[in-house]
Amino acid sequence: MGTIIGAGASMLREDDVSTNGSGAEATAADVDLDVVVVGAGFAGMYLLHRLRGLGLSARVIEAGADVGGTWYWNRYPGARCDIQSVDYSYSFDPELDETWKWTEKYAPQPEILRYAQHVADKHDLRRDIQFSTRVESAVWDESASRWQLRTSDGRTITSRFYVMATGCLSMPKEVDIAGTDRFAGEVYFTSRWPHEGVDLSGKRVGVIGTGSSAIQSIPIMAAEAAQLTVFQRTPNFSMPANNGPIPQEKLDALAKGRPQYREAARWSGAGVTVEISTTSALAVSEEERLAKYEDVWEHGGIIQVINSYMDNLVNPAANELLCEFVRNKIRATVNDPETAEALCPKTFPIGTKRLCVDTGYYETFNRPNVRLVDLREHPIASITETGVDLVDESLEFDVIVFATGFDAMTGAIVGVDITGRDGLTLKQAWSEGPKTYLGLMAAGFPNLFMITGPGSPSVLSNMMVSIEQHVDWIADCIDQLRADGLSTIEPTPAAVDGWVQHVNDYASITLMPQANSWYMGANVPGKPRVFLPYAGGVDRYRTICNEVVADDYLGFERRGPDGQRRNDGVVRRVQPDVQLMLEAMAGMNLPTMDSMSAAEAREFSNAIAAQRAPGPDVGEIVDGVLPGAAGDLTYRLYRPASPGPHPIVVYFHGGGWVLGSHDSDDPLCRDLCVRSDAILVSVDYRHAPEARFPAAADDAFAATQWIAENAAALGGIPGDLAVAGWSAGGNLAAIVSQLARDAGGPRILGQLLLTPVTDCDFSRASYTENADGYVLTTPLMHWFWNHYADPEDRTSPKASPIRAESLADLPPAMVVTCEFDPLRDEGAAYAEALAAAGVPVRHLPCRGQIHTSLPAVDMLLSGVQIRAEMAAAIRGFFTANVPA
Ligand code: NA7
Repeated sequence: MGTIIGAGASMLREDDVSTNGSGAEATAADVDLDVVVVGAGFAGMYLLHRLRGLGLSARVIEAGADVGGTWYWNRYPGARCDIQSVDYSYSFDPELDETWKWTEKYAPQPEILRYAQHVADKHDLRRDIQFSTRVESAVWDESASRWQLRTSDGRTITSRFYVMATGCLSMPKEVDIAGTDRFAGEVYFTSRWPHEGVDLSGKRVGVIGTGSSAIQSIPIMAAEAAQLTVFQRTPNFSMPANNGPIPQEKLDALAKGRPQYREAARWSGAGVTVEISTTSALAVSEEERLAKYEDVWEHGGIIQVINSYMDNLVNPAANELLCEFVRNKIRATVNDPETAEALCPKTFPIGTKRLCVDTGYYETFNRPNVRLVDLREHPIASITETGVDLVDESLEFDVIVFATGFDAMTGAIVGVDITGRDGLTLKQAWSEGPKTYLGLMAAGFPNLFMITGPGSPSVLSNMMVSIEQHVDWIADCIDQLRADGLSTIEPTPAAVDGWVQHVNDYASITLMPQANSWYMGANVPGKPRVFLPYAGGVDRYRTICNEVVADDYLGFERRGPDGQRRNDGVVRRVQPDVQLMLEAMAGMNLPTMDSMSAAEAREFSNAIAAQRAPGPDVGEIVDGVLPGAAGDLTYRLYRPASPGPHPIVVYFHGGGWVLGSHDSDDPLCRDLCVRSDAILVSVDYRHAPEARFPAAADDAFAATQWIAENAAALGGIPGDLAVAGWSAGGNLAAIVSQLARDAGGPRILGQLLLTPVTDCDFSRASYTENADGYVLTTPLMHWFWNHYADPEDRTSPKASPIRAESLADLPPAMVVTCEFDPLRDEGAAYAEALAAAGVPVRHLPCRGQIHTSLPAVDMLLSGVQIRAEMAAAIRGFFTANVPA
């Protein structure tokens, strides 16, 4: 077989090529191409350029009459970008960068459109763009391995590859207000503003919506109209553009070296180089915080404001401080206090809907001809022939402007009837929300690519940077397929599921899902509520995309005449916040503990512990001593704030029997105390190598006996006793449960075993799979065991509780295991063995977590739910015991 896709020579037939420069004309004959691209916005234009450079035949189908995409359609008065223009521009053509001069910091729509037209001219793009045409359907032809497209001019095109470069905010949302068709006056949509402009002078104008489009256009419309009424359902946060000449610091940064400036943007979180704070908003004085806010408000943009403190988008308390700063700006600007208050957003965290950028928006409400109608107080009953009927008032208008937004991110993609393999439509495949791999492709839809599709950073980034990255990835992918003699590429279902999970995992460690935003699909009635973009950042995302390629297209199946290459797998399985922590630790180049002496390792782990978040406040903390098996042991008691007495949990800390003390798991103990409303008594025990096996086990049991006997004195409920422990402490909790059973007391009502050591056998798979890279390593486990117990002692149930003769009649258990933990499989095996022995047990496997994740209270948000379940288990140990 020869080359499958046009190698070098284009597969486009000569007679299909229009050279008149005014758009490609479809010929009467059907056309066969290497690639069809839908949309001649910035994405489609650059892709066409790249494809041509590869010698591929390509055609762009565009509904508009010219290039520009969203900047072709969105012509409402005041339309501007909200990212500075020197950043919101192509980087692929350095000559373009040198010759095009932006007139302003945030260029207006006509200038951005002129830029798009200039690029089209410079690269002679229009001859391969078919304007004023829509793709109406696209069907995958499995036998030919090609897409069959039907266009609005009644023609068919076949192509090897099909790319949706349709933009994220291009499909206007259908207006969902009763009576919309009745209005007899002029009706306009900000998203489809007439090219010839609109004369509003002397007219009574109603604007519905207060999103970015409305916020940009309202000041201009208000200056022209006789009366302007703004119908607001949800107020938005907006900051001043402070528009004007390009700021000097930008010019300075560019002068230092544009290629470096562009490269830095590619490897930044949002596709724009800004300073990213590493400080919590809660960690600084109010004075310092307000000064910082003022600075970014005056001199920054939306990305600087959102990044002013590291926890703005993850911590509700930090976010609220910024919200209130912006609300105070609104209150200081709008004269009428009632209107000001109505304009203050209070129902969602700032940044969870795109922060708007305006020029005089709030000031507009001080004009005598402008009125704000708060639809939460006065809902619209219906639009009428003459205006808008609120439930309590009728308003008359000459013009109604709908600034009601878009069916974002998915609307334009599923808007084209796309049918993949086995007759599956994309609409069906995405009925519960979009399912993509990397936001680039979907399973069952071979050779269909999306640019800035759902599941990619897209709208959370500088679109230009994200567009260029996707275009380059897709062009390189097609080129590689050609080089490898392959004809199709498609993600595997497992890769897609894994990516969808990762996108959700990222969103859920932020406040993003809390808003009814178009990011969540929440603005369109009936649309599945799913967080659509990828919140992990442009830099991290680029790394992942590159890794996938370097790993022989991990998660993809590629086919050609010589067979198939399937490299199934999931690209990111570790929880995103855990991954961030691992990356931060890797950057610190920390020494490995198994290369240290016990004393050095203790010093090292204490130093690390000193830097962690402290955990929540509890009612009371009492330090004391109790008798161990061979001398006194220190303990720390955590008492809930609620009135006692409380049940008691005896807690054993982690540290491989070598490290730690009664207060080394302090944040976790506080957290469990608060969540479970039980007393936790964290007991120290003798450590190895000074005191080897079975010292720790003997101390743990002696301490438990003493606490049971002294429960009342400690403020506990006598008889309400459970044990818990993490890692080696989980080992001790399991052993204490067995010793208590065998000794006939004390009675233990439950055991919470958090990633416990249960066996000395290193042959289980998790020791190999997670040997290194997840903090607790297999060599470190060897080091712990070597310090603690001689080989002949290790098989004793007092060291390896899974080896007990019987596990029957042990207390109910919760066993928590983490996916990327060498101890995972022995924890799971213990849970299984307990269940087999008839012990009520709940095994909680924690996806994407590592051995040290769960004690990292207030540092890893992905552990919060798991700790809540652990605390629920503790409560369950005691409530199950309450007589009916
Ligand atoms: P947005 O941001 O989605 O704003 C749409 C606005 O229209 C928003 O205030 C909506 O209120 C309002 N809306 C939508 N439907 C209704 C009905 N039925 N009744 C009353 N009000 C309604 O779209 P934009 O075009 O302004 O901006 C889109 C993006 O473009 C922007 O984020 C920038 O990235 C650029 P709601 O909030 O739903 O209560």
